[in-house]
Amino acid sequence: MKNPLLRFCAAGAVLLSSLLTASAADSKLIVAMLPKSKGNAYFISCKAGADKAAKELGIQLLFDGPTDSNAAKQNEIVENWITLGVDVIAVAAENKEGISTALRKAQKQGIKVLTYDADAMADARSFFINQATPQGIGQTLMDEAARLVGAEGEFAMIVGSLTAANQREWQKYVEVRLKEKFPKMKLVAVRPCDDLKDKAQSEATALLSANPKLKLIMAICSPGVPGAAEAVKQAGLTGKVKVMGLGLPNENKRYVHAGVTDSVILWNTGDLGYLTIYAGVALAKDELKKGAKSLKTGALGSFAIEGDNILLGQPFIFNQSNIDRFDF
Ligand code: RAM
Repeated sequence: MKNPLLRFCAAGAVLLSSLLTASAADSKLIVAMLPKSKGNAYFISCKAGADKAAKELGIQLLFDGPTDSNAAKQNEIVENWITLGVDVIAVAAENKEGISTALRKAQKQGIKVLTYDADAMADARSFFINQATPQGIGQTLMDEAARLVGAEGEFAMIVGSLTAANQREWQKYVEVRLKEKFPKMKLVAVRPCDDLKDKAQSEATALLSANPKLKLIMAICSPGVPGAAEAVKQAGLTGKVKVMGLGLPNENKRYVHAGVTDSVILWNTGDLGYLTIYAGVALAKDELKKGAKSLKTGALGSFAIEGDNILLGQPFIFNQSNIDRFDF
């Protein structure tokens, strides 16, 4: 921990006297973790894994972010953390280019920087904790969509934002797979929902009325899947327009059981948070360096590193047969 002021803040309830005498809490590494939005259940579940890793490693975790997705607010929070002098900043970037200036500034001041979930520019961080390759995610999404509609007909996409690198990459690889494999399917519209369920619902409602031949809605941000499902349900189109995408089991169970949503695809978000903290601490202790081929964690074992990407694993498909076995 670099800044005496932060020592005080981070220790929270520690009395004034603890500023004068070194306490155990004072010497803890501080890892600051920024979600796209702290109200999004996706990031709340990442935090659960991060908390577990922080406890195992004996570090101080600061978790803060915009209430709803807001790129400018993310910049402000990073600037505050630079002023406080945290040891590590780990960011899920709402705007790939937009956040990178602040992250470069942090690096210049000796703060280690990582990204997770959604990347920044490569020179603005040391490593990206990548949930799965964008090719793998795009392919899994498109193949599952094609399976649900017999590889024929119109579909639309709902994305989180147009500035987030993860959303852009996944959309790109969905379209690559579509072009390569499914000539009888047509992507008729792509609408952003700012990672908000209500906005996803109103976008999906508009898509349904503008595209009467629509066979499927694919939402690739987690609040978008229940949002699209609610729209399909309220339009009385359950079963006629399929819903699928990247979402959390808990937010989608009731729609899956009601037959509105067919497939929900995701990775283990708790593990993503856990791995991010292990990587941050290894970086701060100089145990993780450029060129490393793997990273060892506690309970989850080792993870492969490809270039500057630390890879979590493969996406998983949840449906009526298995979704109740998962609680996140
Ligand atoms: C949303 C966010 C996040 C993405 C998930 C699938 O919660 O956009 O970045 O990884 O969906």
